[in-house]
Amino acid sequence: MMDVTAIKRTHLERFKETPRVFTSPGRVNLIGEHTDYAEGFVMPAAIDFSTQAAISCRDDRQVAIYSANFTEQVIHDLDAMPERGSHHWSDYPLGVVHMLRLAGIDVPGFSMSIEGNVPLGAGLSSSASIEVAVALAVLSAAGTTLPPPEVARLCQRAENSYVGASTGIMDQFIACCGAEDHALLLDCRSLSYRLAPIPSNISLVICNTMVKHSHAGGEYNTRRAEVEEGTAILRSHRPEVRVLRDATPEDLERWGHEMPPNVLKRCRHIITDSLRAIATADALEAHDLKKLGELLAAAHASYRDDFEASCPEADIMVDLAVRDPHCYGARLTGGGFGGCTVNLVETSAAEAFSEKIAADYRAATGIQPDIYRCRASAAAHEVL
Ligand code: GAF
Repeated sequence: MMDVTAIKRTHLERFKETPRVFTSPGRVNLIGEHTDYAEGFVMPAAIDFSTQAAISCRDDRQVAIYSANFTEQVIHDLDAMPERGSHHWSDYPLGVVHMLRLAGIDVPGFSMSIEGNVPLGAGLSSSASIEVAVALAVLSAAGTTLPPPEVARLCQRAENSYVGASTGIMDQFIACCGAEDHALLLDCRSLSYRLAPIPSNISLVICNTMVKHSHAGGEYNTRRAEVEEGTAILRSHRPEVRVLRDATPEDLERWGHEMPPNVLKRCRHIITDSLRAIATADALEAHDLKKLGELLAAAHASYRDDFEASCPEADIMVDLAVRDPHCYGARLTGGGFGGCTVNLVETSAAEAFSEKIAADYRAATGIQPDIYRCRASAAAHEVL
């Protein structure tokens, strides 16, 4: 976990108040991509990269937010807060404040300092980690709490309606409900979940291709639109298909010919990946590492060929990983179009794996990757 002494000192020096500090993790998704907004299944784990939000109340009605990462401060009057984002880092905390107030929380004036070490634009969910840390901090300043799944929903609304990225619930949910040494199989319809222990002989090695991506706009939203186009075609035949969770592979076989080829492929990815997420939780629990590897391989192929959300660098990283006999499975993780691969590696070989894949990737692409050996971590909480 990040040392919170630095953010406490930063806050004290800048705002002359001793803060309370809240931390929220980034995440890696083991399987189930773009299935969350179709109300399917996902299986992420919280990781030991995080964002800290330090907060103290003020006597006036100002909201002052300092980002130690951007070394920049914004200040707003609570009675004249911006109603939507402006493509600035402060959209994330301000969006959360906006949604808390819409939810009826009486937010007081406050000073906040934020610092995080979740790599930005790497598909490890730096955005949700900021949102959830801010939500817990502001709730504490307001003298109240909300159940973790509600915090997740509220932060998702901030990202959707304020920041302008049409993301699902996965990232905020795992930040709110993750558990140490566990992945979490989430039913994004009911929000019921089960924790699947990650065996101690398996390490989560995350390989950053260094190809940056962003959710706000761009390909992510395009994919969502394509999925909605396909869903509407299925719905015209079966009105009960509200989202792809309601559709089956047989529906696609029957009516897929009415879809443009790209739309059919997007839908096929989502329907099959959701099923793979459930099967992966079963394989993990049964310690069936062969099955686990097969599911991750199928998921990467589907993300690459059907969803077309991979990139040449990620494909190279995955190909290099699966050649290693100590790697049980590898795939591109997160929103796609760059970012990181997740690799399930025999713990005793994780260090050697990391060194070798960094060297091989550099030789193949000319890019020096960042490699992180992560541990599945706890949900967001106050750091006492
Ligand atoms: C991003 C989104 F924020 C998630 O909601 C999810 O859709 C993911 O991409 C893809 O699985 O992280």
